[in-house]
Amino acid sequence: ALDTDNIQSDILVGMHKNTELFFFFGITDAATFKTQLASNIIPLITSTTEILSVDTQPVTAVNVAFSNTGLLALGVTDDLGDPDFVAGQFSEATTVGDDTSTWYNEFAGTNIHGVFLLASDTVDNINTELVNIQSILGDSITEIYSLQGAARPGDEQGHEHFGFMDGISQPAVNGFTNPVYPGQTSGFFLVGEIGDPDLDSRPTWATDGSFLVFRQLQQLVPEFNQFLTDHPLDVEELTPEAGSELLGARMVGRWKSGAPLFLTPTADDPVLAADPNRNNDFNYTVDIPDPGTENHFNQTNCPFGAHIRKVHPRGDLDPSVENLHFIIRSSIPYGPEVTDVEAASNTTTVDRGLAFVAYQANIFNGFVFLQSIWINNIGFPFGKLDPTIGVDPIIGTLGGGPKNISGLDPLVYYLNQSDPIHDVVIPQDYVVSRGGEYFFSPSLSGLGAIAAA
Ligand code: N7H
Repeated sequence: ALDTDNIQSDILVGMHKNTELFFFFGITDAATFKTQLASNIIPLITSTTEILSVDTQPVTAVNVAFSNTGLLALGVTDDLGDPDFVAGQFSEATTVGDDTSTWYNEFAGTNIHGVFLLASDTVDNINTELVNIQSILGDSITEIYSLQGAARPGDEQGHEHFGFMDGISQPAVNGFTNPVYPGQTSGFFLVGEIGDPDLDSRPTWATDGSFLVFRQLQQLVPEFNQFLTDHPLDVEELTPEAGSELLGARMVGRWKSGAPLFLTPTADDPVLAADPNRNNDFNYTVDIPDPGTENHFNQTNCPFGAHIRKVHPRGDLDPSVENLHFIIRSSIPYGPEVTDVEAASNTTTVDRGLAFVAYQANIFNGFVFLQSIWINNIGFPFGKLDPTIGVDPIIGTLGGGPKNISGLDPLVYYLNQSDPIHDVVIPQDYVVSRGGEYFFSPSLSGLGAIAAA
């Protein structure tokens, strides 16, 4: 079994709180920082065990992670065995499909040494803990950037800013939680544990840490909504509103409630969405609704390139290949609700989106692979009737320009085999990367080793 007392809370189970601050810092005085880390910061770090029980949950949960330049600033020169981590996200921006002209300056380069993740029920609690941490660390750090995340209000709680329920499909963690629900997968996310692809090349202190990929992904919500409104799918008996709803759902692969298109392709089913025994119980190789229709090769129920199919192709590939590329997501929305003025003008004026967090044991196999080999690859999933499926309609990019996406229109694609392509053209990106960084989130004992380095 894993030592959950030693593993930071966000990695395996998330922060279990509705607001979260990402505080990015530079280290200006390594000696003081290390002294304070050992004596006053490590005691504040929330472990997995602590977050799991309401009796031990702190008012504000605290995690910390370091970039490669941060570890170097602290005198930690061990090779963690992850070349992408060493390179940093800025130098890989093009590889993952970003145009760095949209990046905030603070992320451009390798100035960020670390990030504190502070999570609580209120922003006031978070600010109190931040003041505490800043007073402990004093001038040994400087703030470079911070991003305040928060769950959306009311009925939208748990939904990201486009309106879709998030956090439905999460792999179980081998050695910690076995898959409990039908269709749930499992994988390896911790460094130095069995299943770690680079088990032999890690320094001992890195055991039970995980690589944290952070991305600030802006979402152009009024523009996205306008696109849906202007292009309702013309499906029999659907009102234009329902046709727009269907287009959005086919882009994602789930309805806004979270119900998977593959199981309920023509209408939302909130009861199915809320049932963990059914909401992941599907596989794209199964011939539904009609046995013999080879759903594997048509996209009647779910487009080949729908967001959730691109990032988790459930049977489109051999499971042993898919398993290598699972990530644990621990993202939270940031920014306010769309204002009336923005909605009326179909134009974003306030920054909002997703503070994207993914954990993996190897950044290439996880985030970089998903982003470059699947999401932004017009040919993926390979071997289908249509060789040019298009990029991921939600987060894929061809440099900001129009994107041809196959199969979004359910009728034309399957019925008219003479025009199997029949793409829907998405004129622009509605998710824009504002930058990010790669971090390593050490175990609590690993933090001790860093402090002593
Ligand atoms: Fe995605 N969205 O609202 O459309 N994502 N995602 N994601 N995503 C998922 O199953 C979304 C992003 C994954 O196992 C759902 O929990 C948005 C990046 C993976 O079936 C929804 C953004 C990457 C899964 C969204 C965004 C991923 C997943 C369904 C950016 C990886 C699990 C809810 C603003 C590089 C797939 C759920 C599975 C699910 C949305 C980003 C990956 C609704 C808006 C950058 C692995």
